Amino acid sequence: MERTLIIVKPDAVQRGLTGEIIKRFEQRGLRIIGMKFMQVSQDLAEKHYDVHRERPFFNDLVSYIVSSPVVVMALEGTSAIQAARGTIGATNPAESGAGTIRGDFGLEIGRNLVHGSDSPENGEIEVANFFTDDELISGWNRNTDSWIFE
Ligand code: DAT
Ligand code: MG
Repeated sequence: MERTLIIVKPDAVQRGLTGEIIKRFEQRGLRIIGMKFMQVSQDLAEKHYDVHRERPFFNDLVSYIVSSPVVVMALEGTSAIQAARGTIGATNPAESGAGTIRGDFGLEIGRNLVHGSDSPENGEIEVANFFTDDELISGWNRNTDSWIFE
């Protein structure tokens, strides 16, 4: 089982798309193991986007993610990273296919609605950055699991 950190970013929360976005991951079959509504601090934002520190858009990226509350989710599943990124779509919403979150609701790269981890290693690291152990319920099972996981 892989883990991914999903962030429903400030624009999506402000636009009332939180439920719509959660629904898409839930119906994909990914199992929720943590979820909360929170304000990201400047320190956490800089840590989360540390790999982009040298990029010209770093300051805008950090300002955007701290600009208003977000909903964060830790999701678990087989191929959770690849599956979630498929549901999210391409980084630039203008290039993202219809049927993806970014392709259905976005136009610009700096307002791309949702974050998903890009590797199993980063999924573990990012989930640990946003959730304490006692905020995660990783051992639970759904009655539908055997219809989703072979
Ligand atoms: P993703 O969010 O699809 O994983 P990423 O990790 O490459 O994309 O970049 C993180 C965020 O940074 C992305 O969601 C939007 C922003 N970003 C990436 N490339 C950019 C660019 N060329 N110009 C402006 N913002 C960019
Ligand atoms: Mg990324």
